Amino acid sequence: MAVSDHVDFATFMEGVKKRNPGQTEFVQAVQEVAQDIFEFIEDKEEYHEAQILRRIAEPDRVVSFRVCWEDDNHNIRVQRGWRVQNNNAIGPYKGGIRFHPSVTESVLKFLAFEQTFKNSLTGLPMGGGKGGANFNPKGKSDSEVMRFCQSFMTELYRHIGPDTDVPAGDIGVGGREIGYMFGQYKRITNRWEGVLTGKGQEYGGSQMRPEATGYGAVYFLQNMLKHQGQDIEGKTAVISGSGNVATHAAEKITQLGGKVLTMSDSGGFIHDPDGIDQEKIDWIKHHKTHTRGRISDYADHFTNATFHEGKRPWSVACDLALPCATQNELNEDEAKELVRNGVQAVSEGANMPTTLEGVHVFHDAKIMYGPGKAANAGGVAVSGLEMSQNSERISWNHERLGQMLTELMEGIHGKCVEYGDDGNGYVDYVKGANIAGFKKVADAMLAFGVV
Ligand code: NDP
Ligand code: 2IT
Repeated sequence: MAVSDHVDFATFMEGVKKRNPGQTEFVQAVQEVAQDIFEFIEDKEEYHEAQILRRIAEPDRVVSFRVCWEDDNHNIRVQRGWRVQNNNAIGPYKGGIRFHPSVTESVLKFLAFEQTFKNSLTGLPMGGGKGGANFNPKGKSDSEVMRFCQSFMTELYRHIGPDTDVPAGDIGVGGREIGYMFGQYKRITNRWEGVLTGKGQEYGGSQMRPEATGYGAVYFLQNMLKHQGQDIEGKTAVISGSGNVATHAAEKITQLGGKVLTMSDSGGFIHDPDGIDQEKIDWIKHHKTHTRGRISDYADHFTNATFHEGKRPWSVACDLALPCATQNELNEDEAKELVRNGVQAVSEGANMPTTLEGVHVFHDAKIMYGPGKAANAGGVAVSGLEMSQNSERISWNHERLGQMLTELMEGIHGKCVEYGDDGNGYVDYVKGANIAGFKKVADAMLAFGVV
């Protein structure tokens, strides 16, 4: 029998920092998971012996490549693209593609690591991956975006496939970009297969995928509230972001009788004390995805609304908070302000939007806090259903998918409670999600031996 390398948490984290210099987002994500896992595996020698956590925190591979394209003025532009394939123990690598100037290897490694646990929590057979490029789609023409997507796929296609790795959308990648990338994959390979999810409905997309992440984050919130004998009806909500996740979260909150007070983008936030109802949400959706305008324009359009330049919405008093924009967009001071103003529950539509210090504030105040890897898993879960539909050459309708999404989110909530209930009426959803997500992947890895 091997002599087990039983390092403690601090030594483990020292190693992670040393092996990933300057990759702060990745180290942050590993730390958040590792503190719970160390406690869970304390008396489980087999996980230590097989170095399971160390192995999950080392991506299977990171592919980095040049993406060269020509802009409308015939300038040659060079971007960097990546695909991080973190772990495929329980299914093909699966996770979105992000186009944003802030994309780095560290950001994609953190997202691929988180995705591994998230996908496991869904109960569907999907491993964890993430990809992207430091390309800024803002202000680019459709033709420029198309040329970029085609160039990106011209390299990416050799690393993906319906049983290998199935990308989807994320920040800066929506229906338009998925269409251009799918078209290029099909053109290169001469194969129509479910290699991407989030596709258009005409060509194999799931009817529920556009709504799934935002709706799912609200269903998760609804489950947390129900667990405490409460519901969304009559509660106020502060939401950040104004993209796919944020607008659909706003839509579901509104449908369930809540009142949405804010939305934001990288320029600032709008506060509408009258509430952002369905008509206003439809205006935002159109404005962001078709006109490709800024959220500040909302305040010129709807009376009583105000725009707060360069600010985030967390100072607005509310019952519910849903960060749905990006990582580290809610810090310790902002978490304290939310708690002071009486927030009851936080459900993360975005990935790792709350800093580690902010998370501690919510825990110390015993706020219901649903971390992204559980709360926003509805998106990838419906992606998993899209993969099944493509393999079976079938299509489920909106109603059926809505029911399946509701059940999937209920199941994820249940797993978090199973591993996160402290026995005194408080559920540590971070711990629950981390342990439940880890266990399935770890047990699969044990079955494979040393690979
Ligand atoms: P979109 O591109 O549709 O929207 C992103 C929104 O966030 C925009 O309003 C954007 O503002 C804002 N934003 C992006 N970067 C920043 C920043 N650095 N500072 C402030 N605001 C910012 O992306 P999604 O809605 O798809 O993704 C939002 C979050 O949800 C991300 O964390 C993503 O990883 C996560 N997520 C997405 C899923 C999906 O299915 N799409 C699934 C699960 C999680 P602006 O227009 O100014 O850039
Ligand atoms: O972060 C995420 O879960 C996503 N961007 C969606 C991934 C997917 O494969 O649908």
